[in-house]
Amino acid sequence: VEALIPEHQRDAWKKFQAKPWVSKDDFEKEVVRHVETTLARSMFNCDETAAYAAASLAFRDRLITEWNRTQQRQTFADTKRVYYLSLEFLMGRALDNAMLNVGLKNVAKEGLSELGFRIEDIINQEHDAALGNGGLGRLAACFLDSMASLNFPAWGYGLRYKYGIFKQEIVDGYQVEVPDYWLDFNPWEFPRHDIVVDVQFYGGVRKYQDDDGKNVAVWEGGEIVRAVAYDVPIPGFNTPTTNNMRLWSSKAASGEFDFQKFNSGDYESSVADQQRAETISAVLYPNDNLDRGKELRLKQQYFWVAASLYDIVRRFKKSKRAWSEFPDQIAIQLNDTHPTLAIVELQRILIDMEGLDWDEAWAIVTNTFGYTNHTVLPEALEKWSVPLFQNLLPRHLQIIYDINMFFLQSVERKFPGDRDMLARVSIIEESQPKMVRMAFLAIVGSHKVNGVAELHSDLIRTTIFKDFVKIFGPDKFTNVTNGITPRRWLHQANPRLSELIASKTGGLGFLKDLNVLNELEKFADDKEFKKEWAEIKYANKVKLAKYIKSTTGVTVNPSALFDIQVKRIHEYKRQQLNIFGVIHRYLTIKAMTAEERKKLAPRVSIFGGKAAPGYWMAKTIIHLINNVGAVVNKDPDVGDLLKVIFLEDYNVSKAEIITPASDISEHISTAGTEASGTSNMKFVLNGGLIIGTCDGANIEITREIGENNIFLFGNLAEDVEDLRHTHNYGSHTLDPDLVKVFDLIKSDAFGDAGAFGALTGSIEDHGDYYLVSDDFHSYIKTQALVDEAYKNQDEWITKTILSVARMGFFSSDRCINEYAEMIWNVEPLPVEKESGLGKEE
Ligand code: NBY
Repeated sequence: VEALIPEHQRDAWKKFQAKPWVSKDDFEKEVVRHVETTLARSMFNCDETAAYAAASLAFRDRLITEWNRTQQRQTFADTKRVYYLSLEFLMGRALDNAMLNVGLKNVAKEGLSELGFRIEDIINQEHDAALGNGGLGRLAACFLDSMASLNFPAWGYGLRYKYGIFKQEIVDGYQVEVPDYWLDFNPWEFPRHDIVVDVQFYGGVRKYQDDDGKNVAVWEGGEIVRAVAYDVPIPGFNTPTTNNMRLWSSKAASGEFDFQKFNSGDYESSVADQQRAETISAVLYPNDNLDRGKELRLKQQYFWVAASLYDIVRRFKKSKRAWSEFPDQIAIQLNDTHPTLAIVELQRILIDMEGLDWDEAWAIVTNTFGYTNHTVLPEALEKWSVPLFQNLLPRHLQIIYDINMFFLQSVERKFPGDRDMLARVSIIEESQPKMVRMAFLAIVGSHKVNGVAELHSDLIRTTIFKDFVKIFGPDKFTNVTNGITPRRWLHQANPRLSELIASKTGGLGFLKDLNVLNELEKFADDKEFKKEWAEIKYANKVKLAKYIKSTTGVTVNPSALFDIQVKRIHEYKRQQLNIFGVIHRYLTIKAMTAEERKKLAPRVSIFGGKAAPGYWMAKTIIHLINNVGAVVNKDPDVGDLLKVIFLEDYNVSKAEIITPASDISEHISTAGTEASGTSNMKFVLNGGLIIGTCDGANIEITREIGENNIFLFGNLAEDVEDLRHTHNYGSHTLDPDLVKVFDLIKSDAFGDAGAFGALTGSIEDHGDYYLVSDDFHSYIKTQALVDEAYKNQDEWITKTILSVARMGFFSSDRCINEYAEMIWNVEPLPVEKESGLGKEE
């Protein structure tokens, strides 16, 4: 490489090459330099915001050096790369993560302290990067951390939303959405104004035969929007590998203004054009597990996919390899169906732009893509109307029709005369209007399809995709159970627990090989260890209690059992079951004598999560939780025995405070509806037990940690269909305890009952689709078992230690290794550890 540059120049470059700082003094020097030059401030007006900015810039500089080296190393190694396409990356904060991953947090802590700051205050200045809704987006973020930590050559591709998921405020018990403008100061991104892609929309297709008699299609006309790359460094833990996340931002192709229009006096419309272009990457759609079929969303998808593929293909073409080698060099993973258009776009590039034959191109395409499914809920399966498609992406629609034709022909050959099968599996649904079924397109265009937990992967094979298993055979479908990064979700969120584990397992090695946690089993009955373990949990609860006090004004007792349910608000996740259970507890307490009350374990029920802005039932659930809290928290009969808290604006950085503070957390979806869940893993890894249904990854968590260490309840997935049928066509009598809860609500005990009519009505009168009444008794009984178990603190602590010791399987590193081996066929790129990594253990 170096030979490309003349020797005398090379020497000058090498002499002044950036060297990553490692000492406290060098860190301070960098901070002061950034304050005084980059920020043009001085020690007299350096507030916490400025200190955050300078500390981040100091770490950013360090990351850039390794980031450049990593990209060079990966380019010259010329091995296979992974591209993870996700419309969502729920990254949270970057500074704390960067400090820990490069092993210099203590250095920074001391340095900041000498400059007059507390590191926690500085970390808290950072705005979350909240470019995601929930589990799917956070999974993508955990995967980036694991891919870098394991030294895989891997990039994330996404959209640079100007507004992330909205900020939630609670006003009079109601959710109010406030825009999340997060880019006023973001030191972690690098605009690449030289890396742009022009993306076409609308227009029409002209077809003709060229001189060799070959059919040619030209997509012409329409409009162009420019994609500009913004790069974000992704540092691995205790490795120099620093990968790249590339996010695309949209702007008008003609630059700031259309000068022609401007000069001809059409100033307003030239500004309008610019704004229309910028609208594409303006805002993250705030729906989780719901597809609303909006044109702007399809525009976002194509904009992002087209820019990313152009970039990937451009990089491949530099290698001058034959097209047939494309799948040997490139694996592209589709995070749900949102990037499915990438399949069509690559086929279009290969046949329309590069002149390959259909079959040759299609073989390349299908060997390149893998598709991960995250849901079986029918309302979340993406479909796009054919007329909308025809208008926005006319050439892509033609290619989809061709893909479908060849696919259906192959089905017809395999199952001659089975017309029902053809109708069932067609990528085009023959409805009014016709619809493109994106999941089917993703299956047909990929070589592997995976679900995200065993039960979920079984369900997709036996229900929504069962015809495709018959058509393609069972090997195309597989399972990769989700995981979480122990760096953020243990080391960063729960430093004291991480330290204790390190002290007993020989250092921080467990963070890279989570099965090392197994060594904790031998301390499950160790008195000293248990004491320390319990102290850490208590301290984490004190911290959360303070946070609750400062944000809600409610005082909670840190010795009470903390019962937490934080996740997006959704009927299938059944926060309503939880709050009805809380009301039942309230009724029980009210009916108790003073003597009986003394025996009850005090409990704090903590909720958090956002409702999609248009999801009325979810908003009603939030309203009910808040109103119940308002009544219960000031009832003198109840006192400390029960508090009900709704934490506003649940997000990644708040999860880092909340997760380590649970005694029990709730993962209580209707069996068969939660694909995996990942917060269940986070809570257990932090020494909390869980109450849950036999759903998603709860089942595998039970298998790993043992049935004695989890509180399972409720109906099984296999019985759900029959129960629903009985509700609708048989007799449906509600659980008597639930009836009492409804009676209390209807007595206006929690404000005007009219506000909650739709919620109670969905269970009483509209079939109770999510089986709240069916599971209520089992839930209440199991919560009573939790109360009993909690009274025996000694046994409880042993359970939590054993659980943590057995959670190794749920590291996202295990998960990424499975993807690499079963789906991507890629290997890590070894690194020398010569670099200036901190040595913090
Ligand atoms: O993906 C979640 C699943 O519900 C959860 O069980 C799983 O653990 C997690 C990771 O595999 N799905 C999810 O978060 N989905 C979305 O956020 C989402 C967002 C947008 C749309 C659909 C789903 N959409 O159609 O626009």
